[in-house]
Amino acid sequence: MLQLPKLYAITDCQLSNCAHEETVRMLLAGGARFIQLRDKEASSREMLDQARACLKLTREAGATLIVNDRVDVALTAGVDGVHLGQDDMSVEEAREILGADKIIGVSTHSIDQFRAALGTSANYIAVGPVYQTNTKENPDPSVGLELVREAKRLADRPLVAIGGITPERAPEIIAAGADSVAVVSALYPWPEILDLTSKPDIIGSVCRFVEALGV
Ligand code: TZP
Ligand code: MG
Repeated sequence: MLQLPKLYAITDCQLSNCAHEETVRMLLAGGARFIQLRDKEASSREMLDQARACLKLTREAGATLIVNDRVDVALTAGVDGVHLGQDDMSVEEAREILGADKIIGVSTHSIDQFRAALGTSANYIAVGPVYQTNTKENPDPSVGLELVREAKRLADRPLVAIGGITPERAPEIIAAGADSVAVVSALYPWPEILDLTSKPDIIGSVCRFVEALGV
């Protein structure tokens, strides 16, 4: 079975204010070992180039790289897997394309969706948004820790929690049964006072998660 590290880091170029490649470099420097390349705006060309560049970095670090949504990019770039939502290609359709060895993760937003995901070959299942999130457009309603607990009771594979997760909240989410916390915005905290050189402290925020999670 797939072993997931407790921190699942997701890239966001708008929030990081740099290319995915640079973001991944910093996520790795902070200690992240499972990274998802997520970009709802990029062209196929950009996605593919970025996936290849990021894969070089994750390979060197012995880390895992997953692409959000794009099974075509995952296959062509040869990354470690893909993460699918409820409106994407199904897990089995993606499995047919990617084969048995690639990691396929799927997002669920209710216990019924979670049960349905258990009937697929997904390597891990995510539940969320656990808390309110500003990162996703039109997010489903927050599900709270209760869905994490309920999903854990049924889970036969790694469980990922996502949505509004901060270093402060991460321990209670792991205690509720998540094997891993998937994080976007808390990895890219902007300083309150901005100047021309302002950038989010990505390495520092990964370190805060690593410390909070005891990994
Ligand atoms: N799916 C459910 S919540 C979410 C996704 C992709 C976004 C999580 O981002 P953040 O900034 O960690 O709340
Ligand atoms: Mg998707």
